[in-house]
Amino acid sequence: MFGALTEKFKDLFAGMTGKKTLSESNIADAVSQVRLALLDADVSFSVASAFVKRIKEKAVGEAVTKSVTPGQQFIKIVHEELIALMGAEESSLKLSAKPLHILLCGLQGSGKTTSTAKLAAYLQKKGRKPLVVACDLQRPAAIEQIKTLCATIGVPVFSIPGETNPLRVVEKSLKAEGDHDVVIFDTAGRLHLDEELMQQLAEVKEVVRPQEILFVANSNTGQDAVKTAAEFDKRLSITGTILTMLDGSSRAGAAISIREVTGKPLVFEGVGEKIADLQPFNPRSMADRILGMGDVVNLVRKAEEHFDQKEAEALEKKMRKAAFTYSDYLSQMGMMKKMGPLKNLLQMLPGGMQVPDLEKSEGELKKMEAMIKSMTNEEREEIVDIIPPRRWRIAKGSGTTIDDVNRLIKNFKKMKDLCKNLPSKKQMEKMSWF
Ligand SMILES: Nc1nc2c(ncn2[C@@H]2O[C@H](COP(=O)(O)OP(=O)(O)OP(=O)(O)O)[C@@H](O)[C@H]2O)c(=O)[nH]1
Ligand SMILES: [Mg+2]
Repeated sequence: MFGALTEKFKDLFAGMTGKKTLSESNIADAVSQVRLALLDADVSFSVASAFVKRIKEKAVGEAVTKSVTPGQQFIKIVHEELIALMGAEESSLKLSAKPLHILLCGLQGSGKTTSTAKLAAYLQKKGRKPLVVACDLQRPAAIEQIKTLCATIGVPVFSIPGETNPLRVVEKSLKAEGDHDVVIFDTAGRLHLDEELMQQLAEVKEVVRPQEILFVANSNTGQDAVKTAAEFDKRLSITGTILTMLDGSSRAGAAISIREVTGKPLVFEGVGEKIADLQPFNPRSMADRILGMGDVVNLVRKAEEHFDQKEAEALEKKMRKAAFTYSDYLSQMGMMKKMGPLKNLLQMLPGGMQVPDLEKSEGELKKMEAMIKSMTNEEREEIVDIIPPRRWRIAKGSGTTIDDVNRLIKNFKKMKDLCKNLPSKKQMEKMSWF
């Protein structure tokens, strides 16, 4: 989702290797990159600056613990601060209120009507009995839109056809609540902030006295959404924000800044057009997504599942002595394949280890296996040179081509050369995975 930001962080941590403590000078580069990445993601200048200052204060002087790398240590600090910035804990609606009145407001097209229906469905699943009030009398099709959406989830919509004053709709709806314990008000939007809209919303607020006033922000609009959020908050004193369009957004900026600027929690996130595409906003998972850490955690877990520690250690010993054979090569490739995307991490190691893309071609590994099995013991152990007549025989015996055999031998030799230049164990320990 936040591809650009995630990529930047990865590059950033690749540069931080072999440091024992985080100091002002060794994190300077990383810190300024974080600032740039945040500004790039459309975080406001003041929020980015304050954020960077906090990271610096936290990081400088931190000893890098033995089991983690400086990159990991720094990422941990950035991660924690991102979570704090977005609100630490998942926040929820004041569900104890019955009936709970929720007013949705925001600019045109920000996703108010869709979010109204999504929220109704969400609360219905929680055992509540929602009613939706159609207060958008500006767009002729608005009432139809909310009715169609709510019909799919069996939620009734209160509306007064022909009425032009939203206040009258709201007043009458209050008398028609019946046993509905949640009432959601879908309001009209404008292209820009304007006084008339604000005035109207303030009057609706006065009549309804909602426990929740949720500002609906299109996360694609970045800084504009932040400015608008601040304005709505000033006029209406919002209680929280629903961030929409997060499925298509490459700008984390709105998510990061709105909470900071308004001081009100991010309550829900919209991640698609369907009714079910609404979930409580979770700062931790958002921070994971921003840093791309979910991926790293998954990779590590995957590696643990598939990696045979003993086999790997034995192989490493052989590799260090560059004494491994074609059979070892095969078993190593097999291991790489099982690890799947872990090879991406291996490639990120300083000095980048090139690993063939084995997932793409299941056949590639089978071919390799066939060729190596067609070798004689002496060939496999490199006691004899695999001269061209032998290569032809191997190709024939394994049902492959001479090109395949040549490639296998070339790659094997390359790997061996690489192993001769492998860093020592001590050097390896200092390396960062990021
Ligand atoms: N991809 C995606 N589309 C969304 C999301 N939320 C809303 N939309 C779409 O955005 C468009 C506008 O949504 P509406 O709910 O009509 O927005 P609105 O704020 O009610 O608009 P007005 O009533 O004109 O002010 C619709 O086509 C929705 O389907 C979301 O989270 N992701
Ligand atoms: Mg609408």
